[in-house]
This record gives sequence, C-alpha cells and structure tokens, in this order.
Amino acid sequence: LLLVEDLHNAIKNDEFLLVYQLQQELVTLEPIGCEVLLRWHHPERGLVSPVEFIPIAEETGFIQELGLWVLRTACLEAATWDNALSIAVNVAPQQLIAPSFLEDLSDVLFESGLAPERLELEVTEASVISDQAATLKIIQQIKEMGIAIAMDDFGTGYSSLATLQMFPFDKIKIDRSFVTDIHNNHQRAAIVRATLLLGKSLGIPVLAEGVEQEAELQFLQKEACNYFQGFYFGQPLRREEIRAIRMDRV
Ligand code: G
Ligand code: G
Ligand code: MN
Ligand code: NA
Repeated sequence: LLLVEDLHNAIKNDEFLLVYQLQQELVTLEPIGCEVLLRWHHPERGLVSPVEFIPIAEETGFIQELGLWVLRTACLEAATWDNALSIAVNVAPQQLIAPSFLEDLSDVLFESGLAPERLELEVTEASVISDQAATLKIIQQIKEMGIAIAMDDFGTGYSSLATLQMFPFDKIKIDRSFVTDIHNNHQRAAIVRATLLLGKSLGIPVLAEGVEQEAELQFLQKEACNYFQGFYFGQPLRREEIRAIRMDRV
C-alpha cells in the first residue's frame, strides 16, 4: 500500500527522478524537444510508475509540491544543455488552477535562466473543464510569458473538440490509443486523418504519441503529421543521454 507519507519521504530522500522522451519531426527525424516523465526509484520496490502514485498525489494535494519539483528540476536541467531542445512538462489539473502557479512558473524560469520558448506545458481536458473562464485566463497569461501549451491525450476525453475550440493550444498530442497499429485499423486511421486535417485548418501542429513501429511511422509520414514520440526511438532517455542529443539546426 502506498501512503502519502511515502511520497513525502521520497521527495526528502531524493528518490524521484526524471526521464526524457524525445520528440522528433516526422519527415526529417530532427529532434525538436522532449517530454519530461517522472519516475520514483523506491528503495524496496524499484521503479514505481506515475500511474501508481500520481492519483494518490492528486487526492492528497501532494501533487502541488511534486509538480513544482518536476517543473523546477526539469528547467534547471534543461538550462544546462548545449542543445536547444524544448521540454514538455505534464501539469496536473490542480496545479494549473492553484493560486501560486503563475508565480511559481516565473520564479522557476528566473531561477533556472531557461528561455520560456523552450518550455511547454501539457494539459489534458481534465485540466480545463472545471472553471473554463478562469482557466482560459491562466492559459493566456502562461502564453504571454512565452510558454507553449499542448493538449495532451487528444481524443480520449468527453469533449475534445469543445476543448480545442475554447483554448489557444500550440500543439495537439494525439493519444497513443489511436496510433497503435494505425496502418491496420480503419477507424484509427480515419480519426487520425481527421485530427490532422483539424490541426492543419486551425494552424496547430500535431504530434502522434506512442509510435512503436516502422509501419506506424510511415503511415504518419504519408499523412503529413508534424511530430512524433514513442518507443520507436527507444526508451525514454536519462539526463546524461538527453543532454548529449544534437540538433542540426543549432
Ligand atoms: O511515463 P509513464 O508511462 O509512466 O506515464 C504515466 C502517466 O503519468 C502518463 O499519463 C503521464 O502523463 C503521467 N506523468 C508522467 N510524469 C508526470 C508528471 O511529472 N506530472 C504529472 N502530473 N503526470 C505525469
Ligand atoms: O499521458 P501521457 O501522454 O503524458 O503519457 C505518456 C506515457 O506514455 C508515459 O507513461 C510513457 O512511458 C508512455 N509511452 C510513451 N511512448 C510509448 C510507446 O511508444 N508505447 C507505449 N506503450 N507507451 C508509451
Ligand atoms: Mn503527456
Ligand atoms: Na498522452
């Protein structure tokens, strides 16, 4: 059984770590950025997935402290890289609407010296359904700081289209459930084609999540999807690995 005390101790004992999943352009395979993924290196259980502890952190409010740790650690790290990869940080619903969030963001940018253009926040539909007017204001202020906002898990919520209409997203991330075996599945292919058309019409680039196979990659290339991430490239990278990635453009 996982307890909130375990989470508090884990942060004190430095048991959390970040891994980085590369995001690439689909045609050129040029690296553009990475998604920051949280891991817990538990002394007895080994690596514990966020699927197991994020819900507990959310229920107990500990997500505020943990989310800030992720944001600060990722920005401090990325600011030291020679490459100019952007970092995409997952933001839980409660974090986004917390009164201190905007101040925390600007503190972290100042403290790390990271250019705001290298930071992207990933929000899901769950983050934006509570008080839409208030959330829109927060998102606008984040964008005014020069930080980008991506819509994560697109297509899996209750009203992905309404959400897309309401908020000024800089990127649409197609959920992995639509990408898996896309070359063999008419329904998924149709949904992804429609999403790409939507992105194109709205002028919002689209990233496909969870690309594992060459055939999926080829399908997405043919359909002119902009970016991808997934195990096709390999497992998420450790900090020593991501910092050594080279970008041709810089
Ligand atoms: O990388 P992995 O498969 O373990 O991620 C599982 C889930 O945990 C995904 O939904 C992912 O978005 C989420 N997740 C990973 N890192 C973070 C984080 O730093 N903050 C939040 N809120 N969620 C995260
Ligand atoms: O919800 P979010 O999109 O942030 O979740 C990211 C999660 O997806 C992480 O848990 C990550 O480990 C997982 N993931 C990333 N790429 C792949 C992939 O190619 N295949 C599978 N099965 N999982 C992936
Ligand atoms: Mn994500
Ligand atoms: Na996702």
